[in-house]
Order: sequence, then C-alpha cells, then structure tokens
Amino acid sequence: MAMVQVRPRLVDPARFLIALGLVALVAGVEAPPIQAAGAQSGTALGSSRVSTERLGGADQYAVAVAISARLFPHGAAPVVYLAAGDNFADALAAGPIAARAGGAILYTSSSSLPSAVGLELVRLAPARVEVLGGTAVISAAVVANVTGLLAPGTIVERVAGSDAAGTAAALSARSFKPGSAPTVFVAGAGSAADAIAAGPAAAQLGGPLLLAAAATLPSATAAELSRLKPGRVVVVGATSSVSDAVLAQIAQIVPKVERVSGADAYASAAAVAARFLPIAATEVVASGPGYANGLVAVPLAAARHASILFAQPTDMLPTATRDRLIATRPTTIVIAGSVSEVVRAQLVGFADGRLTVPAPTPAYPATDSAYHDYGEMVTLIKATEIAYPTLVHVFSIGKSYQGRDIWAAKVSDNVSVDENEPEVLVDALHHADEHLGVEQALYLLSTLTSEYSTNAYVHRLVNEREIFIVFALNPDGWAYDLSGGTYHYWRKNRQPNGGYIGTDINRNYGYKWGCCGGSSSSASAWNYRGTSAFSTPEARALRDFVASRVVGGVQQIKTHVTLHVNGELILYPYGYTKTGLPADMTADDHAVFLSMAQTMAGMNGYTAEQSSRLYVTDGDEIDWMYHQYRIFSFTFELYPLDQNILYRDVYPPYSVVAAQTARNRGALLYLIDTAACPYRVINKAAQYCSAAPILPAPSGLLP
Ligand code: CXA
Ligand code: CA
Ligand code: CA
Ligand code: CA
Ligand code: ZN
Repeated sequence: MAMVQVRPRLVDPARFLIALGLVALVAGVEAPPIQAAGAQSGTALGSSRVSTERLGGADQYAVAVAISARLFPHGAAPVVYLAAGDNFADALAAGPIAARAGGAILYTSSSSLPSAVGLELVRLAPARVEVLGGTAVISAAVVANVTGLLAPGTIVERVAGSDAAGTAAALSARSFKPGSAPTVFVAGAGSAADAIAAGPAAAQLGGPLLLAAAATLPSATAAELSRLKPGRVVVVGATSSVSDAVLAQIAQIVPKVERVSGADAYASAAAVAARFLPIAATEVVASGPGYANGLVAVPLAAARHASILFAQPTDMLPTATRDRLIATRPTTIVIAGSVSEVVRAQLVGFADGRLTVPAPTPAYPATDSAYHDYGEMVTLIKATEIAYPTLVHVFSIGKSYQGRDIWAAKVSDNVSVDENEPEVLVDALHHADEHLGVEQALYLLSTLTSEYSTNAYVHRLVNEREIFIVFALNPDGWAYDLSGGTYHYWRKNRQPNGGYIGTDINRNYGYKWGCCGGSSSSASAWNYRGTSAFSTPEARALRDFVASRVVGGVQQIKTHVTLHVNGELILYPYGYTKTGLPADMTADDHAVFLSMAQTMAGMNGYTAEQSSRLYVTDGDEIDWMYHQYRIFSFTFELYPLDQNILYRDVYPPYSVVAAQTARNRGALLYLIDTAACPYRVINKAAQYCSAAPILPAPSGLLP
C-alpha cells in the first residue's frame, strides 16, 4: 500500500474554467448553481403510485455528475472520491467509504479531467479529494488539474495500493479503527457488479468492502481483516469470483463467514438486497452497459437505505431485478444511467402491480434465449402500453385452442378512440416455428412508439392511421415448438383431429377452402386444412377481429401483412390459383398489388411474386382478406433465403434479428402509409378514394 499526498497548490480556480472555455460561468465559480442536466423526476407512465427519478447522462462521467448534484444540491461535499471512468477497479471499495464520509464519487478519464466533472468539483468545493489508483489509472496531470481547480488548502491525495485489493484495504484502513466494523464485505476484484451491490449493504451495516481474487486472498485484504477483527465477513458473489478456498482462508482470520450470491450478477444483487435491505421504499436501478453507473450510485443508495439493482438499457428487465421490485414494491425508483421508456415502464409496472409475472411458458433454448418467448412478449407489449398510454392499447383478439390469449396492440394517437382513420393490420406466427415473425412484430411496435416523438414520418403515420398488430396467432404451437428445451419444427396449432394433432391455420380460412390441392385433408399432414373452414379457434379469432373493423358497412383495414419465415419474399393473392388475374380480382387491384409488392421488395431486397408461384395454397389468410374485404393483403416471408437446411431456414440465430427486422422498416411503414389510399400507387386515387367522407364518423371505444 502506498499513499501519496499531493500538495495543494495555490491556483485561481477560475483559470481552469477559462482554459475550458467556460468564461460565462466564472462569475459563479464560488458555488455556481449548476443543476444536473441529467436529473429528471417523473411519475407519468399513466397513473402510478411509483415515481421514477432519472439520474442519467450521455456517459458514466455525466451520470456521476448527475448523482452528485442530486446528493449535494447545494454543493458543499466534505470529500470527493475521484475514480477512473474506464478503469474503476481501484474504486470498487469506495462506495461504502464515501457513504460513511458523506461524500460523492466522480469519474475522470485517466489522462484529462472532463470539463463537466471539473465544474462539479468546483461546485462541490470539497475539503478533500481522494484520487483512487496510481498514475497509470489517473495521471498526474489530472491530479494537477484538480488541485489547480479547487480552493487553496484543499487536500488532494492519492490512495493507491499495488492493486485494486490493496487500494480497497487502504481505503478501509483510513476509515475504520480496529474493532469498529462489525461486518466486512468481500467481493471479487474482477466482479464489479458484486462489489457495487455489496456497497449499500456494507454502508448500512457500518463496514468496509474488501476485495479478493477468485483463487487467492490478497495479502493486503488478509492484513486488513486481521487488523479490523470484524465479527463476521460476508462474501458477495459466486464461487467463480470468490472460490470456496478463499472463503476458507478468510475463515482462518474471521471464523464467521457467509456467502450471498445468485445465479448471475443480477441475482447476486437481488440476493444481497433481500438479505440486508429487505424493506426498501426506494430502490436504485443502475443501467448498463457495464456497471460504472452503479458504483457512483452507492452513496445515494446508502443515503436512501436502498439497494442497487441492475438493468440493461433496453428490452427485458432481468428476472432477478423484476422479482425484487415485486417483493419490495418501492414507491420511488432511482434510475442511475439511462433506460428506454419500455424498461422504465417495466420498473414501474412491476413495482406498482400493473405488470405481473406471466404464467410460465416454455422458454427458448439457451443459445437463442434473447428471442422473446410468449411471457416475455406479453411483458414487453404491456410495458409498451404503460410507457405510451396515449399511443398503445393492448388487448386480446381471443383464445387459442388451449386457451392462451392471442395478444394484439392498437397503435395510434388518441388510441382509446376509434378515430376515422385508415386502419392497418400486421400479424405474425400463424406457423409455430416461424419465431422471427414475432420479433418483427415487436420491432414494429417498438419503432412506432419509441420514434413517435423524434421521427416526423413515424409521428405522422401514428397520428393518421390506426395500426393493429397481432403478435402471435398460434401461441399453443409456439409453446409446443419450444417445449423440452429443443425445437420441434412444429408448424400447426395444437388442436386434436382424430388421432393426430394440429391444423395448419394458414389453410383454414374461408375463401376457396380446400378447393384446389393447396392443402391436405389428411390430419397428419403438415398442411392439414382442418375439418371445415374456420375450424380453428385461431383463424376464427383473426376472422372475427377483422370483421369487427367493419364500421358503418365499411371495412376500415386497408392494408395487411402476415409475417412468415422464410424465403425473403413478398407474396400477394391469389394462392389458390396460378392465374394472375382471375375473375375474382379486378385489374386495378392486381395492378395495386403488383406495384405495392414491387415497391416494398425494392426497399427490403425481397422478391415480389404472386403467392401461388412457388406452390398453390388454398384457404390461406391473404386470399380470404382480399376476397372478403378487398384488403390489400401480403405475405412477407422473412429471412433467410432458402438454404434447404431446415433449422437454418426456420430458426435463424438471434444475432441476425436486429438487422433482419430493421431491414423491413421501410416496407412496413410504406404499407401503413399506403393504407390512406392504396390506389394512389397506380395513380387512381381520384377514382377510388375521392368520395368524401370515405369513412364514417368516429365512434365508440375499442374492445
Ligand atoms: C405461402 C403461401 C403460398 C406460397 C408460398 C408461401 C405462405 C406460407 C404457407 O405455406 O402458408 N409459407 S410458409 N411460411 O413457408 O409456410
Ligand atoms: Ca388515432
Ligand atoms: Ca378507426
Ligand atoms: Ca389521429
Ligand atoms: Zn409460415
């Protein structure tokens, strides 16, 4: 352990600010009233008993400043701990130390002090700055900057051991007399999440945090434990970060040792919280990437008797974090860092009870775990509704054969009102193993909501259309396809027929059902059409929903796409016949289909063709949609192009999902746009769409 005192220098702090080009702020340099740019409070998200407080920023430096500003709104922090923002191993133990001293933790880059951090230091005007780590971690130039910035007499000193464990021991030695710490926490030096999660608990119990290696107890840690002689040691984290052998070494010094851990970093944090902070009116949730935002939040969490939980910035909340919120039902959630609105809605929704854990359904195999299973899909769409209550209404169009809800969302401004606007339908997962379709449907929901306030085109489409998304028409087949942890290449629903199970829902619609050799009457076949048109509850649910969109005798849905996998195709009716222009399609409609399909294919690089070109299908959805209602209805066969290797074709790895769903953004927005008057694409809007009003006046509320 080495401790280097950096002598304070007599430098006018204003010079630093001028050097940064911050002349305008120099006048207020004594205690400039800088509000943390990232600090924002809000309940919103509809009505909730839970409020969120956002301490965000562009990066970990800004997040640290936002938290510091929240902790010290009037400046005057007694001590600031300065850590390297991109290499904070030397600062892992600073959380409980800073909490005990009533100080803040700020980040610097190792070679230069960011200007916002310099400003915050000036505002805090601490009596002491502890620089955590050696010159390799935080350069002498940064220390000189800091010293020059602060008032004469300010102590700026470096605390650094030969490694992170040594620095932790040094911090402990400076704060705790022998016998003064009843409980000492130990985490793996390589496990930032564990160390951070231990911080508020250590602060609460009045002890320091020390660090261990996975396989050895560092001598600095052993020496500090011997010096402190605590009543017990709590090791946080799995055996992979602190082995049982290290636990035994600790027990030689302090007989009472226990381990608190969970299955992963999120679960370890939740386990620490449950053990030491079982009741929390406030929870702090630190968002990734990485754990830098968590470390600087430890003093704030400690001050509020909150634990620190973790979240990713987007998508699903970790299960352990979710379950902790359900258990404690906090009334305030402090978000350290930035999360998407949908993640924030999950935090609030689980805490206030609007979101519940969905009934367990089979999950994806581990390699594809990032795909959304049925329960995750439900959570995500309901969280989106909580996040955007004026834009999203979630409802069920009916039940599957086995009784699962077939979930849908309406997306539009004034979503609770059935406005007189062109309507669009997008559906997915007729076929149980075509999982990418669900991801595509979720992508569309996310695009329409998250970009509503930032993208003018999305804004206009959401305002001027009513967009319905049915996320998974075949939830039973989906559950079966994932059952037992392996894929089953299951396509049909799960309805028994004689001795066999399953009807191909996309052969079960009512137009030309079973007419033309495009389906099978044999219940064992992959394309079994069922006992009669609409014999499946799933096709009936879709049928009845579409029928419900007839208002004043006019079908409101103008364009539709059904999402399938695979082949990179855009297909249009009819499937039942190879004839391009049969008597049951007008020439103008055919021209619209062709034009729209080709425009969309030009956007996503798919191939546009008539559905029957590859093979004839009868009783499929798009034939019925067009024939029954003249809806311009398309099948998208998503990525990949056929490779004729079944699992590669139907089960693309999650790594391609982001690119392959974003690929269809333009085509989907075009389909939504075109609903205003599909005939515009063949320059016949005047003939088909000019009659005003086209649609009846707005009426009642949605189902
Ligand atoms: C389809 C229909 C007609 C020709 C090609 C594709 C849609 C769908 C089907 O068969 O119902 N294809 S798919 N997703 O591979 O099953
Ligand atoms: Ca609307
Ligand atoms: Ca409407
Ligand atoms: Ca509107
Ligand atoms: Zn399909």
